[in-house]
Amino acid sequence: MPSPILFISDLHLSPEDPATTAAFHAFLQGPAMHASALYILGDLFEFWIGDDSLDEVFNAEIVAAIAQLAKQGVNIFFVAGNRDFLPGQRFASAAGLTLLADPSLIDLNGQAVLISHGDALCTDDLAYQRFRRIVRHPVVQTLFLALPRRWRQGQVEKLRQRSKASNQMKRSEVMDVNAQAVEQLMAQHHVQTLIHGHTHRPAMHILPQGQRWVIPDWYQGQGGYLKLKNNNISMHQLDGSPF
Ligand code: LP5
Ligand code: MN
Repeated sequence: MPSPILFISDLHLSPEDPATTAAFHAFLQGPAMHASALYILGDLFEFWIGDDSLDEVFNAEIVAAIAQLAKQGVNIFFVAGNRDFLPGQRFASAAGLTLLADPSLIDLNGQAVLISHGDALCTDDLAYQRFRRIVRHPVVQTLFLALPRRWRQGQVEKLRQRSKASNQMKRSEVMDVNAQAVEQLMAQHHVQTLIHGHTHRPAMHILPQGQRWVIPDWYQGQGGYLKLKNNNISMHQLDGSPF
């Protein structure tokens, strides 16, 4: 019987949430060990301000645990999220994983699946899309990465405050994916299955063109994952029970 393929996203790992960090270590030593591949679809970290983040013990331990799983023969892939969109080759090599573009079309045992973090699909959130265009610009990123880590850390803390304040002003629907953006993306890639995270609204949506799966976020030791086995996708809590 083929081994399952697992999908996780939105763990937002940080020293401030030790229960989720422990849950991630348990996941790597539990369900992930029995998988043939693990897809991490962004926001694994609360934020990643450049690969010198590896110099922090907390991050180094997470990355070493992922590398340990890779050594067991599990293929690991990483699509960046809106919190950790600055991973580089140093991070990828240390974690033993492969960085993928957002979106990426993957072939899972003959089934074409499109994977994405999901933030690019939130097209009604005009303020966020403007912000995204700025911070995804290569020149902005090169300049940012050239500045001292302490300064970058301070800027991200300020950005988090602004983001939190601006999110409180936004209607909830604005922070969800836009149906037309989903339809267009799936049509463009000729897929019937889309898997993404970001919105923290775990669900399986039946669409005219197929299925849209939203991966559960993790918080205070609770979370979940998607499992593809024998061409069937299912959603699970961390103890393996149905989500
Ligand atoms: O993160 P979350 O889920 O709370 O909200 C997101 C969107 N917010 C963000 C911002 C991040 O939270 C900030 C931390 C990112 C770390 C990145 C490190 C490197 C940064 C520098 C790179 C060069 O992603 C939020 C969405 C929400 O998801 C739902 O989709 O609504 O969007 C916002 O809050 C954006 C605001 O609407 C606009 C923010 C104004 C800030 C303007 C500064 C622009 C210049 C920045 C230059 C460095
Ligand atoms: Mn996100």
